[in-house]
Amino acid sequence: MSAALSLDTLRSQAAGLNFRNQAFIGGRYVDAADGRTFDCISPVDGRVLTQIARCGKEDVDRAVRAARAAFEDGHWSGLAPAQRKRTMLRFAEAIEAHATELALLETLDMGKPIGDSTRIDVPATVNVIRWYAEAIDKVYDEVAPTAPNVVAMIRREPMGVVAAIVPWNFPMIMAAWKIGPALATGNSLIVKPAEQSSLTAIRLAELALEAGIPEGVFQVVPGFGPEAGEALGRHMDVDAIAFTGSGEVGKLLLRMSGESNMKRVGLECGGKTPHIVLADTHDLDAAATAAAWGIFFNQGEVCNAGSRLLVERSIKDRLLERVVEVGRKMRFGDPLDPQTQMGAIVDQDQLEKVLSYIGIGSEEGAKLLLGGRRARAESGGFYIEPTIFDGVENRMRIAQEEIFGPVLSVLTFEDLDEAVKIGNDTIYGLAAAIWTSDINKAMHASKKLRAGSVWVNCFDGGDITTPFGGYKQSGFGRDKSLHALDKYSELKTIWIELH
Ligand code: TXE
Repeated sequence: MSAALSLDTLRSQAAGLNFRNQAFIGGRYVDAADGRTFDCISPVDGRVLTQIARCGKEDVDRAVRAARAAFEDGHWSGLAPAQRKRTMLRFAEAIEAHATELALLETLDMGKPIGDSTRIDVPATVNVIRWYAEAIDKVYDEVAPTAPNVVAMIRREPMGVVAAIVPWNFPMIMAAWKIGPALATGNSLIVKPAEQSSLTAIRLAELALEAGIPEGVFQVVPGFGPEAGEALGRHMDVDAIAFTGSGEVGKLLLRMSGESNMKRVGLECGGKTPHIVLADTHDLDAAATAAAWGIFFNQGEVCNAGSRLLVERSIKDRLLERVVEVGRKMRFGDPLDPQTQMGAIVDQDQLEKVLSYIGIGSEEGAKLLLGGRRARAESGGFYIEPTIFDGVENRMRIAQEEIFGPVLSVLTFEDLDEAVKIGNDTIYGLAAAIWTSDINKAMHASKKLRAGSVWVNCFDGGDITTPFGGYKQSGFGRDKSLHALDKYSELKTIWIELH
């Protein structure tokens, strides 16, 4: 879809959408066993788009049974990797062929700008599925360097039944980061989308089936965390959970694993990324633009959002002036408008959470430089102005807790050591960024920052070839790259003695 489509055209296409709203189990759409549904509310205007099947334990049991049966029959798990590759490539093509529909669903369902859904979410989803498809028949097993009378093979085998519990900020991409490697390695998969944003996952399941992924290999169980999510977390026949979401639920899933079958758990639980700018930065304008986009992109609903801007005292005023300017000029408003750069907050709860943190920031003594208010309330949707706080101390709650909204906290430091110390002074360790013209400082800081990704003279760089995940309470395990295959496979040693 081209961003050149007008708002009116997009609105009329949106009006013509047919929302799939059921669970997808065993290759077909089904209602929840007890017939319950929940409202799917668009944050764009507060409208109920459709009622979605509200899955519970019985539905999860059905999905796990279907997934296990499909895994055992080997129509997917037993294929040569090159055969799985061909089917997954068709799946990627099917997603690409439905780009307009999927982008609209994503925007209506979670409020991100249509330009982002079109240029980022859909192409990135296609790319992930395609990349794992292309990769899987190039990954070799190993033969260990044992004594000459032994052949020891180290084989990678699928786990079996994998559940992906995903969040609402990048519904399709987060699902794809798990669907790609899980399917490529031969598992059967159950996706539990976030209750705020189920529509694209539900549609993807149908496209997967049409592309030739066998019945039962890919299910979707929409519903609430404590119901469908917990049923997966406690299930005795789920072999692994791949989760992206809050730290609180990440910890619950670990507990559920320990209390059930010790299923493998991979967690990506958010962050409080320090975005560090040193006085010797060669391009202050670029740093300022990155600082603003680092927090306002996707309404700040990004696990690695640069929510703490750490700036060397001597350049603070100059940098901040520019960051505020970029924030002020940000075109925020109707997510269906192709010109929009910042859209709606995902739901009423998240809106209230972000507004409450803005209140806390002011009470803690930080100085509000920009925004700070709800906007466009007359639309019925959930919007917050780009917001910047100066004079933030790292002990303040707005510097320590994940707000997950368009709220930037600005802190100052005197030298690199202090910047690294403040940067690391958080329970999280997902990402960090540093701007400097000195390669020594850049490398020194990159090694000392306790984070899964460190960006130098840029922000949020990376592609599917690099792993993504966190240190500390940002979780463990990695999405993306070949390293993600570890999350979805067992290593088996076959030790053969020659006589
Ligand atoms: O997350 P939850 P929420 C952070 C962010 C945000 C906060 C709350 O700070 O403001 O979390 O968001 C499922 N058993 N992140 O409430 O609840 C849930 O249904 C099993 C950071 O949306 O963690 C959804 O599918 N599953 C983040 C998924 O977990 C449960 C992205 C995430 O929801 C469950 C999202 C339970 N008891 C929020 N309870 C990131 N890392 O990017 C909920 N879920």
